[in-house]
Amino acid sequence: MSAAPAPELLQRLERHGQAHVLRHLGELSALERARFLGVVEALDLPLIDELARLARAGAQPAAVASFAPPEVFRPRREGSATPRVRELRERGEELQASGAVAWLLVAGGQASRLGYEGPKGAFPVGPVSRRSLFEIFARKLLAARARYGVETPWYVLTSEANDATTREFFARHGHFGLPPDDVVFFRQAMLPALDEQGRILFAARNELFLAPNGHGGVLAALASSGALAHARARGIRVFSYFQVDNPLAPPADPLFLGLHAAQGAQMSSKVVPKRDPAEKVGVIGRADGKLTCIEYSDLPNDLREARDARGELVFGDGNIALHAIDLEFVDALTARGFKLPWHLARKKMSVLDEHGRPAQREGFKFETFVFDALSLARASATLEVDRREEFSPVKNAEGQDSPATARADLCRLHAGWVRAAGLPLPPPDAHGLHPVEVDPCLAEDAETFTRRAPRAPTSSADGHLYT
Ligand code: UD2
Repeated sequence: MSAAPAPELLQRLERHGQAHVLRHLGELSALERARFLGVVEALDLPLIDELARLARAGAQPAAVASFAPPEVFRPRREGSATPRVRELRERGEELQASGAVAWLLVAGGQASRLGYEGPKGAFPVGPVSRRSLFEIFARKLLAARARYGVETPWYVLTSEANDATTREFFARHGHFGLPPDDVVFFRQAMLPALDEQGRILFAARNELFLAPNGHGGVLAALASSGALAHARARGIRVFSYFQVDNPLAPPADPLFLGLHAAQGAQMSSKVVPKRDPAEKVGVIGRADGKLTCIEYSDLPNDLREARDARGELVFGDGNIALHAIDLEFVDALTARGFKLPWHLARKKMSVLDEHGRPAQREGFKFETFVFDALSLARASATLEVDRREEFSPVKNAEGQDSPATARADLCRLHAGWVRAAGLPLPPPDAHGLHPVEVDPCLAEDAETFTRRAPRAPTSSADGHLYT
């Protein structure tokens, strides 16, 4: 294999103003050179031209002339035992029992805020069991497969940065009891970070600064990896989408899936009332008439703080990144070369300067967001759910939305089930929390927990574990 750049490659890079990426080639070993040239060959230079133009313009999100609250189904406020809710739940149960639902997990992110080595899904979040996020989801899936008597496949989005370690983690744990063929890993694309002039940055002499292309990349990756065709062959019609950071996510929720189907929706979302104006979740609303989600960092201050006559946030429908997405919708979008808007993150990055010395430089990362597909959907349903039951993400190492708060929320939720079943709780810890955890294979809510009349929990120094 020749390790020198082909003249054709050099010309192509020159045409796109990126020939500097070959700067350190002479300093690399033959093996490093071959690997590096493989990465350079694979760069999508016309796309990088487009991103470079955005970087030079320091592009901001498109201005929105009007933003209005969305139509939201709120059974929590309107009553959760109504005939409509019962009907929708039945519809969602039928859909799942027909084998038409697959699970879709996005886990390609870099977990930089958590500062955890290894894929985020390997993080041990179970308050008593110390089970990883992946294992908790896997056990929820095992439970749903048993409940509906179907072989629901699980599509797991990874990226170059964590694909091998994620597969290895699943393999090491025997895929948590799932048939390995039913867990389909597929990779999203990586994009180079650019400097303010639009030039590709180096992370090291033998490495360009690459980052995953955002969770919006899941849609194109489903199609290009063959996962979409795999799902179609399995009779899948709807993907239940969730994020790796939220151990409370219930991807088998019959009400949500039933609502999505009943409304003929192509892409649907769950929301919770925002905790406060500053909470770092996007808000769902209608921007210039189109349903969308405005990311927290893009929401103007006056909209963020606006309150209605009852003192509630006008734009308080926080997106918790639980979606139902139709397979045909993904197929139609990807088949006609759709484009999601680019979001630029301007950051100080550890890179190499022009002389190959380590430096901190301002640069841009580029991402697309899956929720930008909402505006492309013919119809969409939005469901308000209870944060205590469905949302407690692990984002930061400490403070809000951290392992400590997620573990506490799991304990609080499960302690409520144990209490409702009239069973004793372990004594509270120093924070007043009862350290108790319920295995997803045993129960998914208070009602099923009580119905299954569990045996005594396994008790350890960490607390009570019901299995
Ligand atoms: C996301 C939403 C925010 C809110 C919040 C709820 C964005 C931009 N913001 O905030 O509005 O809904 O979640 O928790 O989404 N991921 C990939 N590939 C990527 C980037 C991310 O798979 O290239 C995955 C990542 O592994 C994680 C999820 O997407 O599962 C969220 O990523 P994040 O932590 O960057 O999103 P965050 O916290 O800014």
